[in-house]
Amino acid sequence: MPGGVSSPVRAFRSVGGQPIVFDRVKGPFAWDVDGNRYIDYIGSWGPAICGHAHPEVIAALQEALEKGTSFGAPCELENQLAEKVIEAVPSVEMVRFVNSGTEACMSVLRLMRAFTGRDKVIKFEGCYHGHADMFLVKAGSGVATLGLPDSPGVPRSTTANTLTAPYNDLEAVKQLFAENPDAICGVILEPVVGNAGFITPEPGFLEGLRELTQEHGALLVFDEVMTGFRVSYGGAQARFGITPDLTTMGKVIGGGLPVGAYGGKAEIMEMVAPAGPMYQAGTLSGNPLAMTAGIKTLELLSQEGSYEKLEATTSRLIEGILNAAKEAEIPITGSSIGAMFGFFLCEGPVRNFEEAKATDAELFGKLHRAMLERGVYLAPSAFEAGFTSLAHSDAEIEATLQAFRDSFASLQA
Ligand code: KE4
Repeated sequence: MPGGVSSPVRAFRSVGGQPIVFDRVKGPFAWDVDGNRYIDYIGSWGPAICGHAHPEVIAALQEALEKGTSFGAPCELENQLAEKVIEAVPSVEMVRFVNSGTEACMSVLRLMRAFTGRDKVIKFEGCYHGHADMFLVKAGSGVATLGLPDSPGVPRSTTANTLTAPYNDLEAVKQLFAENPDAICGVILEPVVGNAGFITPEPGFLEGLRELTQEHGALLVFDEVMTGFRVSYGGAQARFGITPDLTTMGKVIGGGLPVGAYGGKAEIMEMVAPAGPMYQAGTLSGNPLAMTAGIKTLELLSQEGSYEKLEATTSRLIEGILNAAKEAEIPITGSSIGAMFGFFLCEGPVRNFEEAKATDAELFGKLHRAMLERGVYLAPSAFEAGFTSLAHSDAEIEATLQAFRDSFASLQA
């Protein structure tokens, strides 16, 4: 397998050392093949928000297994999960399930273009919308640029219509619209960035994008693959009170099994085949096992107090991390929203990807290794976010903060 992994970030290339091979996970913990236990702050990159292998999710899957693993035909579980998503997420009146966030984002871009008849799209430097060609764009310098392929194999023709702007920079977006009149189908963004490290929207940024897209007859799309059901039950759009036209989802709604989704206004979604002419399909889309895990996960999350607990756990964690670094006189800036957190090892503030690059990635690599040795598993990259779960109790948070204090001290030496 290239690099020995099924997804590049797992290979520890940016933090050094060899990746940890997991054997099993449960609650807030992961065990490697040598029996070492870690407090896990990746949670499978988001899905394990109720804790790994939650007994009620496992039991529901065991029951569903008896009825088969995949039908290739409609099943009522799809409608049950669809109803939960529609009820929870303000922008979603209609939803289509796919098998990954990448599939959700590539499909939503096709829909944006089909609905508006326009080809250009605006994304932000540092935001990640899966690995479909159109989104693998080198962030340009200056206010914005036509995309240049980041990866070999991505033809320039594919990214020629992908425009980029710095995150939190409304003026740059205004300029793009001015330079490309009636040619931009929409703006897609992570409403809270988790793929350039953790970057939050500045006051007025999301509102400004909502107004700008409306003004130019373009669509506003929130990529909530990571923030969906994590920063609140209704996602970032519910938390910030800004309703996009379309939303992509993944991770949490699959409860650990492969599920992605895109949804939004019925008027737009009606274009998706077979209701409309825009084609998109998938053999395993809506399969009963993945739907079962998603339904049970959302049931658990919708229980009274879930998000208050997640918020309290996560803000206690990040405050402790910031204090630990300051005690060790190590420059740090960071924050959290809901069950998502992140920090950069630099003075800050970090408002966009350019400023994120000021983080001391080498020092982060040393911190990552020191924390692993103390039984804490952080994302193996300075440009990722951290994820907590309902299973992270005070004991795990305190143990984690002690490991940070000891690790920061060891870095100072
Ligand atoms: P997947 O195709 O990996 O399911 O989803 C792509 C995607 C789309 N949009 C956002 C906002 C995302 O965060 C992701 C996937 N996130 C990464 C973590 N940075 C997945 C981990 C990985 O690539 O292995």
